[in-house]
Amino acid sequence: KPSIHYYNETAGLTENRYLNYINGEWKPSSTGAFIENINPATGEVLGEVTQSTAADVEEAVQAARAAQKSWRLVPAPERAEILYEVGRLLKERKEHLAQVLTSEMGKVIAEARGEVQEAIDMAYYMAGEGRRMFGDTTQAEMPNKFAMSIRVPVGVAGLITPWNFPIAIASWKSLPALVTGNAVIWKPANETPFMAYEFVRIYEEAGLPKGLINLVYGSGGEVGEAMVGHPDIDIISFTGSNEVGAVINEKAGRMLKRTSLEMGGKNAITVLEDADIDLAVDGILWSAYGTSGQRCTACSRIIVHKSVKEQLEEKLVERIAKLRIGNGLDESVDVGPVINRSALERIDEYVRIGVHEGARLLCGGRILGETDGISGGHYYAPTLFTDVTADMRIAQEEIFGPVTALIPVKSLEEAIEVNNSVKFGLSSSIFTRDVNRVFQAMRDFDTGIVYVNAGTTGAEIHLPFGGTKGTGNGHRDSGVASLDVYTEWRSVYVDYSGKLQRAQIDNN
Ligand code: UN1
Repeated sequence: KPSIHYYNETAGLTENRYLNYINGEWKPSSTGAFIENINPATGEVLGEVTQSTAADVEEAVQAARAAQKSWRLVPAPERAEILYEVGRLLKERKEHLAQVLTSEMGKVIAEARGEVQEAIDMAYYMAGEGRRMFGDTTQAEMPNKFAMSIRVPVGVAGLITPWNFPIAIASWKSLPALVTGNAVIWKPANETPFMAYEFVRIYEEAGLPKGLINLVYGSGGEVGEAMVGHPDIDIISFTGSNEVGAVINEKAGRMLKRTSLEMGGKNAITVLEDADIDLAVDGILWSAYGTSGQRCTACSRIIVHKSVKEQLEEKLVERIAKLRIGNGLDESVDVGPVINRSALERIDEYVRIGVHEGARLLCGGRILGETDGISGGHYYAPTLFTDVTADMRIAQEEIFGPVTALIPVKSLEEAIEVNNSVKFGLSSSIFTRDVNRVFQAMRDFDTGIVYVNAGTTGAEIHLPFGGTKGTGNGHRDSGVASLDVYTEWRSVYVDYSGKLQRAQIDNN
């Protein structure tokens, strides 16, 4: 059993009870209700988490509003000093954070370390932004007049984040929001409350003034709805399902509130006849079964040239059989559990749908249990379908589990068509040695991220992360593009001519 030490001495919490953080204070929700946090690898109860209410959101908004009034006036390089300290603390606690992450979310420990590293990178990158945050200067139309555009904070940012990347995605949103001068109200997923607690503790220890980050936990929609519907929350940044994203956008749209939405994917790896097949196999295994397929960038389709289809199938089946499945805290495990029982059932339901549609199951396709040496927890066998057609539901809908579908094609042109035939547009990849085809794919794959000779996962934080079509609404997380989510452009004209010069009018 892992020994997990929580940094709770000074916060004065009972060991496994997690509370709201509002205006710099840890406190239970206004109802005092708690829910259990469960380890998906074992089914063990890790602790309990307060269930927040609309009244808690109200309190958080008041605190955020008040704190943002002075925060916006703090020079950005000074705000950034706190982010450097956040980066340092994340780095110092990397191993501890990775252990907590694996315990409550289930991804294998190597990936958990990688995720914490993403947050560290983001902290330092955004801290550097405190000394950039460039605006533009340009020429004015008239003499003795100066023109520029500068970034100003939006105000109060409401962040709603998922369980699959509990600290990386929270870092992609909270760090740019804070460095640009906003205050934050954060609702993490109910499945990963400890990571939220750990991250907020780090902000607190780094010296972030009270009220600038507020943490509320919620399920059943009350908290999320209160955030989206609150007139004093200026922007909602959400990563999660398309269903929830659509509800948020509809409600926010009626209020003319800004939203940044990052949702599903149905990412494909294309393997052409001239590809390095062994390299493609590595890329597919990592992207399809890493994090048990629970990444929005996961490879859930393989588009393969028919001349190398059988070779690819054989190699994949052989390698899938060698994947070690179990508790991600065990360093030798390749694939951990899925998040909970309902996810397991949903994944299995999709597999049934695939079989019913006439796809051929090459391996996996079942819930693992006692006979596989697995007890407790929620495990699904890494699953590979072949002879899938682009229009099947298993080739169109996001499964969010360790299931991928091989679709044979006859040409690059057909591969591009199949790649683009889904409603999502997050990530895609091509394995080929032909530079001409590389550039063609780069131009024609209709996704926000394109990989060449690598899987569909593994985005780096200093590049924009996001997708086209149903994946998002045009905004990007991380990278310099994330500044656009949390700032308004303000255009400023300074006329130093001493007389009234009228734009677009003949002044003579
Ligand atoms: C996600 O699944 O929502 O590119 C984020 C990747 C990771 C982030 C995934 N760096 O796969």
